[in-house]
Amino acid sequence: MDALYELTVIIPTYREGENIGAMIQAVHEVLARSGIRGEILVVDDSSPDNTIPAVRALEADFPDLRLVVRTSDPGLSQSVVEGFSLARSPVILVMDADFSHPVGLVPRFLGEIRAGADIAIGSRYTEGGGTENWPLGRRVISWGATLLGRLLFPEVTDPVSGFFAVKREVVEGAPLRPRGYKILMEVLGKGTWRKAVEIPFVFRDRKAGASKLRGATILDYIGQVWDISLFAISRRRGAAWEEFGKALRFAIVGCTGILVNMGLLWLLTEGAGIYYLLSSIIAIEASIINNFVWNDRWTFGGDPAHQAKPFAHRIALFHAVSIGGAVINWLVLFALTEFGGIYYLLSNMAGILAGFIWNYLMNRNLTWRKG
Ligand SMILES: Nc1nc2c(ncn2[C@@H]2O[C@H](COP(=O)(O)OP(=O)(O)O)[C@@H](O)[C@H]2O)c(=O)[nH]1
Ligand SMILES: [Mg+2]
Repeated sequence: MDALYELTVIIPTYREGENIGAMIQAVHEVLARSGIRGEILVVDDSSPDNTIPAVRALEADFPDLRLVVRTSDPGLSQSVVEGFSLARSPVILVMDADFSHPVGLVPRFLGEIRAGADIAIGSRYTEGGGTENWPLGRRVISWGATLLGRLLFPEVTDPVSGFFAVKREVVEGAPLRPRGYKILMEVLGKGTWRKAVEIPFVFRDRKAGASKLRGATILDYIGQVWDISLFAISRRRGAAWEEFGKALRFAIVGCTGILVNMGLLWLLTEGAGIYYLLSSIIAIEASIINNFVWNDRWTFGGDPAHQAKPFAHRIALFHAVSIGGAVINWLVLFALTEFGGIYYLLSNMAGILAGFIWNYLMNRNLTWRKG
């Protein structure tokens, strides 16, 4: 390909007449000051306001500025993906037009990619990041979306950020199915990448105009997470697939723990004649140790980064988490049976599932958290 530029800055716009002119100037200035050969690609969805004339007015002064006006299938993600295909550089950056994403950080994104990252993500949820003046409702929605996304990509603190840079080859040929607002999730789920790094930033209130975030985007997003999960399972590779593998191995180990617990309880009680409640304490501890060893060596053993904590911390945390899981199992059993009128063996299945989710997430993100 023609490496005409080092970097393409994609700015999707809809009704950004009040911002886009100043935005282009600011981006251009930062690129020039940092000596980056960059193009600015504005992808607009036929805004009825002043956006298009405002960009056209600058085209004469900025030869590295391009405007694409889309006329069908409007949408933020669709616009960004169209921008990917039009970019004439090995690195692509995406940012909003409304000054929510600090323009001054653009060179750092390129720097991270040059230093070996496949994806550089502007994060609001890592140390040093944040959001300014967000109402509670918006914070809750964003928090929920982030949490759901982190089930697939636990290493990424802000998988729904709209401020990110990628190597072109990450998205080239990827079967992206753009819809809704969360294009980064699609890139993480369907793109080809190994290393993602995060750059903290504070999301500022838009400078002018109104947000286009709507309720339907929440359903879009849930559908997207589902779609990415199916994709990961069908392809059997990628970050999300590796996470599924860990959860599955963790579940298998959990089943071996049940066998150890039952077997030892029977052996100690029947064979050694120990009082059954005392046998049970030994059997439970043996099953916890069994599970710890298998999870340490097998479930999370493939990647040494999971063993960032010292062995003694890992085994202590695993015990603490297991006790929490048992309490959750017991509480669900109690509540569903007593107040829900559900048959106790069925209640217990719900309890086991709740305990499993707790155990897995806590151990994944605490005991075996990557260093
Ligand atoms: N091309 C295009 N851009 C859009 C669309 N919706 C929003 N944008 C742009 O995407 C960026 C983020 O949108 P915004 O409304 O600020 O969302 P918020 O920051 O999450 O409230 C801005 O640059 C918008 O102009 C759309 O349907 N098409
Ligand atoms: Mg905005």
